Amino acid sequence: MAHKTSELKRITYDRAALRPRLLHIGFGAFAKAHVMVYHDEWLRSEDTDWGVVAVRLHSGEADLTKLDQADGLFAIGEMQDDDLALREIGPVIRTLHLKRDGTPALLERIADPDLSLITLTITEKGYCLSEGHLDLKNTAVAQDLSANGNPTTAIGIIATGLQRRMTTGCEGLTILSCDNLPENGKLCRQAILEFAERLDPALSGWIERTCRFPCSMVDRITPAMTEASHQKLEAALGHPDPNGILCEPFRQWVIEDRFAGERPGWDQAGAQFVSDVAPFEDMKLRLLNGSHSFLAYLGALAGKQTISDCMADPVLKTAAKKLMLSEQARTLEVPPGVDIPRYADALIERFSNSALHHKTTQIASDGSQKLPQRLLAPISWHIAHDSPFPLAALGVAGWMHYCRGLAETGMPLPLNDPLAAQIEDLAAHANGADYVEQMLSLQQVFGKDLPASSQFTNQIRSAYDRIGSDGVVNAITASL
Ligand code: CS2
Repeated sequence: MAHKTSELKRITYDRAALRPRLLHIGFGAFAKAHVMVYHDEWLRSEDTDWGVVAVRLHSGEADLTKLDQADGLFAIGEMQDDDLALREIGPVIRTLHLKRDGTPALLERIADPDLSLITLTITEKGYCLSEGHLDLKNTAVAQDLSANGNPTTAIGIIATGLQRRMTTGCEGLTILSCDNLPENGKLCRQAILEFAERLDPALSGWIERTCRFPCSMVDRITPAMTEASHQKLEAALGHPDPNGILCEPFRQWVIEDRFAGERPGWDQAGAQFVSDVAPFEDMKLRLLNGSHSFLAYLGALAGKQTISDCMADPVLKTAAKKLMLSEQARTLEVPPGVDIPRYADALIERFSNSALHHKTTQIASDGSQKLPQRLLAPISWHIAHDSPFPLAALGVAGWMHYCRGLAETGMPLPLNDPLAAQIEDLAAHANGADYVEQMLSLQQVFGKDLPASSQFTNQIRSAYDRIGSDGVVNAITASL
């Protein structure tokens, strides 16, 4: 039971006045705890008609039905150790699920003249990219391109919806990626333009002229809900809320100020509109997400269930801070007004929040999609500058051990990754140096340059061996 629970902060605005101005694709826990909290706070502070259509494409059909039953309302609980602050969130006026409602309903929504903005939290793999380009070998993309207007990927659906806007004479849209990718707006634009070019040669030109794809840096630690977190929320609210989400109190949103039309007033809720997001994105991806992945793989191997369990271990805690300050921070252009040591201290404090129960195995998912921007890009910087990267090397080698599916404690480790089948096959047939070499040949993860650098391959091989022979904690201790 929470030590100190605040009263539920009820919504104050007239929801009947809201129209479908924003469509959010990937309406899961993070969207609720981040994008919707900013949006809700804006609606509380200004009279506006910006309602939200909540969309899911593949999973989550039952979740949207539950949200409909609650008339789109849900609670957010911001937790700091024993304290819990509750707020009601009200911008959602409609939900759409690809399977439940069908592609035509989604395309119709995107072609609605009222719509101004699409926001996306579809995870790294949702952009269907391979080495910066639309992955034409991806079966879902190939199918969408031959599916006669019935796409199922977010990229295919947006491009086809935009085609409809073009032919009906509607204005362009702002499409805002809120996923943890560097230059997420540019990547999103690239994927949509490459799809559009194949769909209709006139479309890509129209999109370039009328649509905008701002980059953004999003931040709020939001673990997946569990039975225990639902019970905690129920105890705090006094009734169950199947749509509610628990998260940390901290939140940050830095958005490139490039909108096609009207810009939502999220700055009234603390978001920053800036001309260049890249330094903020890199800082967050390398310091927060990079050390998250480091702790997820090495922590899970060492038997740690959560990130706060990792922070309770002096070796992992010291290593995370050192990874941030001695390795990752050196690769950054520091964003204006940011003090990096203070930022790192704040991250360690956020990671230590005992209420979050953020599972190492959750963060460990989709490693093939996460490693490039979190650990490999900084490693490339170190190689170019001839500087050491022992902890990042342990992180990458830790991922390779993790992919073998077994913790040092003997506990099985789940491998959730788009490359899982390929990786499992490698792990079943190769060991030691052979296995490392074959993992390094996964071009979608490592590209071409890093595997060609002996400085890189030697360090990964020796980090992999050290973890295997000495165990995670000793291998890390030797690198501190
Ligand atoms: C985490 C992120 O699961 C992960 O990969 O690193 O979800 C992280 O919690 C968020 O980016 C925090 O803003």
